Amino acid sequence: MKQVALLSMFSAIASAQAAVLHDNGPMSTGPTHHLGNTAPVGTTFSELQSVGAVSNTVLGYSVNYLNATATGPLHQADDFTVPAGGWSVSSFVVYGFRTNGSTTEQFNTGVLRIWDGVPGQPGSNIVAGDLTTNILTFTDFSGIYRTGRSSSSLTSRPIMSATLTFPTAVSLPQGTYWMDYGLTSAGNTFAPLVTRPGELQPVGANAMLYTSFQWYTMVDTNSGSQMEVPFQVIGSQNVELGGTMELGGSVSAFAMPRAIAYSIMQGTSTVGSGVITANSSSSAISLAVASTATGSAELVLDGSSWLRRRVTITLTGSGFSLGTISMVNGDVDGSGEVDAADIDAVIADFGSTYPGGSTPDADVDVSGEVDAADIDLVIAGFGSVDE
Ligand SMILES: [Ca+2]
Ligand SMILES: [Ca+2]
Ligand SMILES: [Ca+2]
Repeated sequence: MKQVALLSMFSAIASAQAAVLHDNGPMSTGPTHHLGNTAPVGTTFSELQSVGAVSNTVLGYSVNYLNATATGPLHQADDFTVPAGGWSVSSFVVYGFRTNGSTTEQFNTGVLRIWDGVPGQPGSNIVAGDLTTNILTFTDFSGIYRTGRSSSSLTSRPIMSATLTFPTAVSLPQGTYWMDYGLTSAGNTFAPLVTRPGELQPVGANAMLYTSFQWYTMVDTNSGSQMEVPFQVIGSQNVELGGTMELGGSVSAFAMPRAIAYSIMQGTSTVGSGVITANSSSSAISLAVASTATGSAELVLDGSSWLRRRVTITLTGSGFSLGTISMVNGDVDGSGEVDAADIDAVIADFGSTYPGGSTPDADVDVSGEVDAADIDLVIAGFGSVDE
């Protein structure tokens, strides 16, 4: 049964051309209970551990995010770190069980959020997901039964995996994030905990629990051990394309930032996109692109008063330098051509100062004032068009 579960997980991953980017820890303690009982063929236990005279006693905390009793919504959170280059995250695999569950039943719903900091703390933001949109895509038996220290009810809590898939992949830059999730099923849904033989508290354990409308550090109520939540992050690693972007005709210290959007296309599919915030005529850039994309691609840069620039590149699955990419200035009105209308736009805003004026792109050189230098730049670029 375990092999079946793994196979279906891998087939789901293959169909999305994605990989396991992070695994937050195991649950299985093996096929034999410490009292000698053996798990059904092909399965294992996730048995609460005991070290010396101290035992963990919490099988799992409820993750019923729709709970309507006084304790309110229940969900749990744990952290993960995204390395340089960033990730494109398509889904999470999380886990749940219910007492007297079956190995074939399905979860009813599942929700998941991603935070850019510790959940509920000032300054932490939710960067993806919510607690209302059901993003459960499928349920599968993990091949593991959650059990306590006694030999009763050994197979009454099959741990089921839930794959929660975002409607569109979530791009996460390098950094530390937290996920929190909730599940519903035919009964109260609990979530198992990271469990290893001979270990009460995983190294660095810091999972959190939301109950009674507050966040708490998740601990085993008997041993006091802090806990970890088992989950996997599914998606693709991004790689970084470095280089220098030269914004033609602008001053070296901008009076205000300018935004240049980029997209990396293979045919009609976008394999990387984002916005570069430029503060200077020459900016170091680092563009994220999916590591799974290889071969010919087109980088498209466009924004503010600069004309669209297209560059043909060859993706290798690794990072590389794009060298210097130069952009032509003067398209104040964004029409795709530097022409008389752009001169008119500069004249209409003549004398305005920035930041604060109404037509920022009329300050073509980003000096902080719309003046004769800006008209000169439009004239210098006159007749140029979008690539
Ligand atoms: Ca953790
Ligand atoms: Ca124009
Ligand atoms: Ca100016």
